[in-house]
Amino acid sequence: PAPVRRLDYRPPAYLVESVDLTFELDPARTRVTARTVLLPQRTDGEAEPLRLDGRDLALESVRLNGRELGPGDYTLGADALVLPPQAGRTVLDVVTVVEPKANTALTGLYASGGTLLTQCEPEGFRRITYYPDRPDVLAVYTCRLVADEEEFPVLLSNGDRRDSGRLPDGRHWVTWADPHPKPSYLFALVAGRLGHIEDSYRTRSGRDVQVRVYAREGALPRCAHALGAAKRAMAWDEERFGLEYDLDTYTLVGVDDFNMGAMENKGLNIFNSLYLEADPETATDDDFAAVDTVVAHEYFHNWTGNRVTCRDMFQLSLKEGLAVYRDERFSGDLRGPGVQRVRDVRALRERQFAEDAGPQAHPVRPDEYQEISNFYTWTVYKKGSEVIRMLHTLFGEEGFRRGLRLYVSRHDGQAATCDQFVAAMAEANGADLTQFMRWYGQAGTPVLDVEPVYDAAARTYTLVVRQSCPPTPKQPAKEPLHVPLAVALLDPDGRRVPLRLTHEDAPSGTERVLELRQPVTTFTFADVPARPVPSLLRGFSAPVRMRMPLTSEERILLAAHDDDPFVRWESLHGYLTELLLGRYRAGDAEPAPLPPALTDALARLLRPEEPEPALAALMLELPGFDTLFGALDEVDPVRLAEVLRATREELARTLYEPLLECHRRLDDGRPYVFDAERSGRRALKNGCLSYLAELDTPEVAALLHRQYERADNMTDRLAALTALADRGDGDGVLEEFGRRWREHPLVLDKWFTVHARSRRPDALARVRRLMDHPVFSETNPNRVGALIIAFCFENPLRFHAADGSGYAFAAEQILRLDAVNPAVAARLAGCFNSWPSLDPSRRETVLRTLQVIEGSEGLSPETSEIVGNASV
Ligand code: BAL
Ligand code: ZN
Repeated sequence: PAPVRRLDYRPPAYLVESVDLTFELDPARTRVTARTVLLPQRTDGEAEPLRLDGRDLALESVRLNGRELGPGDYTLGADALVLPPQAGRTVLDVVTVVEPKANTALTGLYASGGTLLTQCEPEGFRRITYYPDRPDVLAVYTCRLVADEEEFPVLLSNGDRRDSGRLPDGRHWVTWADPHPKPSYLFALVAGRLGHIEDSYRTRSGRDVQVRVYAREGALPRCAHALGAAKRAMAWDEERFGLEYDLDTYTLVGVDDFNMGAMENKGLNIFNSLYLEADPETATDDDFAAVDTVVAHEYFHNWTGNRVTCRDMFQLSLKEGLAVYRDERFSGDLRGPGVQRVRDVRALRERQFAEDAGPQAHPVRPDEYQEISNFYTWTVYKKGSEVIRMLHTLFGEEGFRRGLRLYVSRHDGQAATCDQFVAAMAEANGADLTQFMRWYGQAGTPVLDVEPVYDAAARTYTLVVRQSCPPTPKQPAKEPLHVPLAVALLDPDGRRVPLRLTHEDAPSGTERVLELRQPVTTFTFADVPARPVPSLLRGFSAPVRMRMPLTSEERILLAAHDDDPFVRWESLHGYLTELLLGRYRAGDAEPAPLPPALTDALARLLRPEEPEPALAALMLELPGFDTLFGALDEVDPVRLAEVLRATREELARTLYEPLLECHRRLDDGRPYVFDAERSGRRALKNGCLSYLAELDTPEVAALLHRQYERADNMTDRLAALTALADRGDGDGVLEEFGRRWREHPLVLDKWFTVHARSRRPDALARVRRLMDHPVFSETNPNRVGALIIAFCFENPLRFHAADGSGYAFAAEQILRLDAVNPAVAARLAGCFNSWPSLDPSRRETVLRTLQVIEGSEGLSPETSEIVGNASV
């Protein structure tokens, strides 16, 4: 199909005044009656045909201004119903029938267990009724849900509940009205046998909001954390940005089958149960934290996404980058901003940098797409968040808040663009952001090459910064960007030096944000008494790769003394990255021993004096496979994975006593509580455990089994299970875990993933066997993600097996899943994106595999686009 292009945007030919929907719900056949009141928009000539999007719908009837139409009165295509041009206000009554139970793509109206629900973003509403399904058509909705009372006692939709009643045939009905105009992608309904928990929240201006979390009855005891998170997010948005909730009810619902993490439907946020349920026994600290983040993310969309929505889907990052930025800040306030920042940067660099360097690279605001559902990407979300964060770095907290308030007040009730967001930021701060806008249009990860020069005689320190950006598909040449570079200089004792640029009269502060706009920029600091150690890109002030010659001593000093958590982590991470890359490049040569300065620095992280165990845990971890892979060409992934494993083992041997001692100290027997301090201590404790598990001593074996058996929480139990999974003595524990949690799919997903990531030679055979497990289901995205996607993305050693078995497995699964759920198949197809960096023999195998997939009959447009991009 021809791609959709951003520059082809045209305003809608018809706007919608109101939509009244009636759903006669039935899992097999649901009848949808839609009354849409439309207003033609063109006054400058002929009205246009009235085109309504629709896919896979059975059309029962169409009435136009009260008159029943026959097939000769309209054109019905595979993706639209087209009526002749309409001159004035037009009332359209359309009746369609859909089949929720047969809908395994999980977009539109579908069934999850006994619950019926919708997912309309990005283009699901057109699978419910014929409608102008585009985000710049905003309308006021009412929704009447009719269903069997026994089977569907709970009937939910957007807005506030207005009315309800019973019908003589055992059905009941509920009407919902949403006073806020919204695009169709924010419509939602949920019908099912659900229980709920609730609390109330009084907004700053005195509105009492009923906050409810709905889920299966059995899951309700695990929903209290999410309910608390919703209230925390409501309070945070008022405090930080003065943004209040705007309905009388705020409803969150958890369901088991969901393509995304969650969805921000107006007043009715729907969650993948993975991000709504958490209790100490079944969820890890990371799961608890993810619930906080995702609940807050969806809540924050109420203003940035819903009240102000997107003009077209190319502007997706307008809401997604901004909501991610806001959820990252929220999580930072809960868990400590430094630790949160390191975690976010790590995820960005592992995933988004790889996306930006591969065949799917696209700008934060893409220029074209075939399937918009393929653009819910790391780039749109996470790099989009970094772009917003740079505005905060440039303007500070107050300036950023001013800009956000201006944007929200100016565009409330509108469908806006990224340009309008940036314009509001510029205007509120009297800044020119013309060059900054390039961040939205240019793909690829920029590179900063920094050359420091110290002139002892002149007591000056100069930084020459060169920026560049590698070519990406369809973008061979790049323009220089506007980059904020946060810097400090440390003296040899690790203290910050006052900063004065040579053209300034007096020093101002010890930390500065330098602004790069040119390909080469030079900054010279005056009055620098001794060669300083540069602390650059503080807080990861821009989403770039920075290359800078630092000695090992300088890295160790920064890791020990810098007060910027990102720079501390990055210094050690950079050191370890170089060490591992050196070992890989050295091939079969015996590796040089680990430098004592490095092992001492790591050992220091294990001491009781280390102030922030959560940060120490992050610093202790070796760089991930993907980071190393991204720095190499013609990679043999199996050998790279082996270098990582061998280095872990060597570190474990070298630091054996300190690791044991740190684990012992932190294993304090206190009952489980999820908070920043205790989850940080557990992270460090389990980091130690993970290293120790590389060693085959009786002491380690006893420690692992003891922790598994005695754990009163999933964090510690899963850490022990994961550590044991690759060991000869782990089989009994693996079996026990599978038995213990056989009735609990979300926990069993963790077990599936432990198998999927396993280094054992029979990992793939086990994955295949587990696909026959009674709990595994190819229609459930979480199950597929935990087993199949986890194997293909997180087990480089076995996925890239030299005999091609991993690639063949992926191809087989992509084709099988494509017929079930194209969004999931397309996600899995991304496992081949790294092929250009593989060694020639693997490259050839992957290309052959991609050709087979591409040539398969009936491949979905979603998977076609991913595979097509990958194979050019
Ligand atoms: N809007 C799709 C789900 C999310 O990012 O919130
Ligand atoms: Zn979002």
